[in-house]
Amino acid sequence: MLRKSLALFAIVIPLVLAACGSDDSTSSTTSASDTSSTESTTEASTTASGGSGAGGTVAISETEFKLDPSDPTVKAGSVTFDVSNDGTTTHNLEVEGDGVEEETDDLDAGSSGQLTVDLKPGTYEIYCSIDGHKDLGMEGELTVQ
Ligand SMILES: [Cu+2]
Repeated sequence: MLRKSLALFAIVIPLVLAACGSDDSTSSTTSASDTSSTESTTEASTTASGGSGAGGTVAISETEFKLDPSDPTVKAGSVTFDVSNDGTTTHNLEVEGDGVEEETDDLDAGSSGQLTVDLKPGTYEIYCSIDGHKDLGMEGELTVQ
């Protein structure tokens, strides 16, 4: 009985140590932990590029009933939408996709507003969320690289 639990102990301890030390990948790492350290390296470099001032500003002019430009492209990171309502009625801009759903305040005709969102690479829907404006044509697709 005692010998059995000691043997179990002898197996468990190296496993725990190996799990804790897998980041420093010693010679005892298996192919499984090699994969995970490769993944964390990739993730770290993505985060670094996202936090190194990437992103940018997208200027969008809104009129009845369109966005100009309607299909902008921007680098991933912190993206600021500089929205000006150049129309004659109230508009706004909503950005939606990949778990993101953010919008500017409602902008009176002639006024402007900003919205800053952290965006990962992919495509996002941009549109005016005011009654029916999206269906009237105030929509587009943002590409984040
Ligand atoms: Cu609108």
